Amino acid sequence: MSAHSPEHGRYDAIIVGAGVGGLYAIHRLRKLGLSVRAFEAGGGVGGTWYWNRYPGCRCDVESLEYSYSFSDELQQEWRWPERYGTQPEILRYINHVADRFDLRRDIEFNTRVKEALFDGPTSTWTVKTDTGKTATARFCVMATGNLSTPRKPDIAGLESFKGKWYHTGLWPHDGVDFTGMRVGVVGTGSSGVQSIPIIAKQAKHLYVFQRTANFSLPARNVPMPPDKESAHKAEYPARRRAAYDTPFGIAGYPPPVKSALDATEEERLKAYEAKWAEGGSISYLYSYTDLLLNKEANDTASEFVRRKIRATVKDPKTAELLCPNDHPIGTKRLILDTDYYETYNRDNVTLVDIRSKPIQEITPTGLRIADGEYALDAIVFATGFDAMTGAMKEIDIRTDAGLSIQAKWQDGPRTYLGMMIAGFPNLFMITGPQSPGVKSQMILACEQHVDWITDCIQYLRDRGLTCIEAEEAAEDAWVQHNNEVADRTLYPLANSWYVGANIPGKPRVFMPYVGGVTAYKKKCDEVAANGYRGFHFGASFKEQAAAN
Ligand code: NA7
Repeated sequence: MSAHSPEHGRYDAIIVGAGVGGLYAIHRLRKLGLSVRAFEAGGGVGGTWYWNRYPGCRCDVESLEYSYSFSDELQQEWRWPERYGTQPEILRYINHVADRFDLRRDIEFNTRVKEALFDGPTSTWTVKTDTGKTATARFCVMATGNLSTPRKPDIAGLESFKGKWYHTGLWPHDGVDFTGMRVGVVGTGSSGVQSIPIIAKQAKHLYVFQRTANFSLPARNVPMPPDKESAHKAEYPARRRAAYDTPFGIAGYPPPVKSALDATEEERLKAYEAKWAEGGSISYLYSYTDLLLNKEANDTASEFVRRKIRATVKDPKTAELLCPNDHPIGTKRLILDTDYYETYNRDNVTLVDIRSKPIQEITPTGLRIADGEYALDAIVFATGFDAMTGAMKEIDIRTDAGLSIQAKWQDGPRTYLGMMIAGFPNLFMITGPQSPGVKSQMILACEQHVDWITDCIQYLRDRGLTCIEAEEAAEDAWVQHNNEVADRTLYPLANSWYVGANIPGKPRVFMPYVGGVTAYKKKCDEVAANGYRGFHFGASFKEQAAAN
């Protein structure tokens, strides 16, 4: 393979993105002896944790789980101060990982990849960046993230607004002080729900513009109990292994044993109450076996949360508006909050229903809906992302055979195992669509993919092979399997970003794999153990040398 040669930008592997997945890919591929180059649009490492600096931003998976497992020294030495990591803490951790494993020297920051072109005869990818750089490599690894393409809605008049506006996913690095301001937050997904209680404490008045109510559970965040930390750390390797044997890649939650419909009303209330008190989404959804499979079972868990909302929010009209009624609980990303519903009891917070009275325009002084204008000094768009496919489709990914990712994914993503795409040889994705990624513990998902990709490249090298590509038939079968698995659940009932419903015109396709981490990993391991079943290989180095 080629030696590192920065002048000509020739590498063995190009990695797009230096978030959690990209960083680990640098580490593993470098250890394999490959020359690697990562391009990162941000000015630092961290991906989603680099960009999402909005107030209250916090992970919804517990810190002791949401961390790398590849180095026992790392997981033993890092101290997580709280049950759930805040964005600054997680970013500090990712920076520590980058330094500890000397990853920065292979990363070009402030550099966005705009194009990636595959050349068949040489089995290489050439990428072009917005800084005018061209780089070539045999392998291209897309570590571009699932929630990395922020979308603000197309609302007329935004350019005329005299105040300041922000997107939660592109938050200013030096923070925003809303003291004394009239602030509007548009959007009540995780980003809205996490930031609203904090902005409410600063703002003179906060208007929350809600189109759809979401379910949110108390996080019950606490400082990390020292005994919990030491017990967890003592069992870390076993816990990490056990995580692969769970549906969501998170160990430590006893799996449910019975249907919600086999429990009495009294039993159910007791169970839900205990989970509500404990905090956390996995725990709640693990109350019964069928909460994500059976609507009637789910109704019991959904109604419990609606009752909690009604009991918390004093104004009955506001409470009713906050009660989600268009989707079963858990079929959209279940939110964890701190004092979200309580915030609506503050005198300086107003919930505005933009479902019945949609936003008409933004004016120089505020935001107008059907029944009038709300005067605002600042607007926060917590309006989400072009999830799962947005970042890939923003790059002009093409092959010399005339195939483009835009055309290939016109009707929704098609992948084999969420890691490769038929027609795009030597292009790997970390946590791509049709893998469990966003439906699991993301760092575990990234590690599993990077390990698989590293083993795959090792396999090719051992055999002198230069090219691997997913077979069309294997991809078709995988896409079909994904859809069948999703259709057995309640997930498709929700208008979520899992189906692209938040982006007007995006094809409605269920994108994450929801067959569970255990089944997914088993499938990936079997494919590899069987000589990468469902993939075909291109010319060997020897054949290529002979042809030249
Ligand atoms: P989400 O979960 O996609 O939430 C976006 C919110 O913004 C949601 O309430 C949307 O309402 C609302 N939205 C989007 N477009 C509009 C327009 N045009 N008008 C009014 N309201 C709108 O994004 P988040 O950033 O909160 O969270 C993303 C993930 O990050 C989260 O699931 C975690 O995994 C971490 P809608 O529901 O579409 O009616």
